[in-house]
This record gives sequence, C-alpha cells and structure tokens, in this order.
Amino acid sequence: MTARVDVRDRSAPLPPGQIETRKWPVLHYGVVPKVDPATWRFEVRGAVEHPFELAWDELLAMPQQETLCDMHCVTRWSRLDNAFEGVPVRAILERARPTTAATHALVHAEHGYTTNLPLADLDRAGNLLALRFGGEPLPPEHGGPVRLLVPHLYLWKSAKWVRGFELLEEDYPGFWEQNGYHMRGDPWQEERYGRPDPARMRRGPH
Ligand SMILES: Nc1nc2c(c(=O)[nH]1)N[C@H]1C(S)=C(S)[C@@H](COP(=O)(O)O)O[C@H]1N2
Ligand SMILES: [Mo]
Repeated sequence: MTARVDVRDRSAPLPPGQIETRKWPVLHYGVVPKVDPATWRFEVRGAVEHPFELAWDELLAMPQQETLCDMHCVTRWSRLDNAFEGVPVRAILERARPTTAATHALVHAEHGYTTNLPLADLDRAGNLLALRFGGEPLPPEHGGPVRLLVPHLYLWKSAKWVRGFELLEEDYPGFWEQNGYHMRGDPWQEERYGRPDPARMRRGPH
C-alpha cells in the first residue's frame, strides 16, 4: 500500500495575492528536454557522508508515496488538491546522510536549471521526486519523467526534469533566484522577490 501524505494548508483559502485556477499552466525557461532512461542518473553530492548516483530503474525500485498538495506559482495562480506520486525526498536524503555542516541544497535539473533552498525545506515529509500526477505518468511539459515537488514553497523551487541535489554549507542562488526571486519563497509570507548576495554569485557552488 502506498503511503499518503496530505500537506494542504487550509488556514486560509489561499496565500496572499494568489488566485485559484482549475487549469495547470506550463511555465519554464527553454525547451522541454528529451530524457533517456538508459543514461539518466540522479546525483547526490556535496556536503553528504555518502554521495551516490541513482539509475532510472534504481529510482523506480524505491518505495513510493502519494502527496496531496496545493501548488502556488509566484505569477499568482494557485492550483488546489493535486495528487502526486513518487519517491519521497527524505528517502534520498536518508541514504546520502547530509553532514552536520550542510545547511542548504542546490537542486540541479536538465539544461543547467538550478534552484536553492534550505535543507530544512528540502527535508519535508510531503516532498517528492514526482513520477505521476493524477494517476498518470507526469507529462513531459510538467517535468516528466521526474520533477522535484516542494509544495510548501512557490513552484519555481519544484525543479522539472530534476537530476540531482548538491548539499551546501551556505546558501547559493539558483537560476530564478539570481534573476530576482526570493532565496526561500514561502507563499504564505509572500516571499516573491529578494536580493541575493552578489559575492556569493561570483564564488559559485562547489
Ligand atoms: N527545469 C526547470 N524547472 C522549472 C522551471 C524551469 O524553467 N526549468 N521553472 C519553474 C517555474 S518558474 C515554475 S512556475 C514551475 C512551473 O511548473 P509547471 O509548468 O508544471 O506548472 O516550474 C518550475 N520548474
Ligand atoms: Mo514561475
């Protein structure tokens, strides 16, 4: 039986400044990548005791979970009551064992897309490497065959076509964060825009 985690926040109808949509808009930078399962690898590296790579069939062999969640996009649409299935991010982190110095993660995706978040926000029970949506394989335009799902933060943190986690000992801005989006992106706090430290951008991740 698949475990089910419900992370829908019903403390208010919607986070501030959001509008509900029944559609699921498609938003990303660049073209939808072609993903070949034969060469696909998910890489966990950086500040971890046990860096590793997962092949596609190894990912599919891991226990899966269903997450019921809402999605909030910084462009102000929210889509409520979504059912995703996939591999819990916690299972990946448990295998990698972040060091005690690890505080943040840089998420890597196809075409060099990155997004950063605090480790505490990555290490949450609802987060998935999402493989299915509404009982069907995740469509390529929404990040299929596999995307990150971090539903308690704005949707740009949920990297489509995800390929790895890099654990870091400090925060480092990802793609949209370098272009003005917030380093954390909590929709309930309306953390839409931010100002990353330019010194960090010059130094670069590990
Ligand atoms: N790889 C990748 N993932 C990405 C993006 C991107 O440009 N590339 N855009 C993000 C943004 S800004 C949003 S709003 C969501 C949109 O997800 P959706 O198209 O499934 O609605 O994907 C996020 N994940
Ligand atoms: Mo977005």
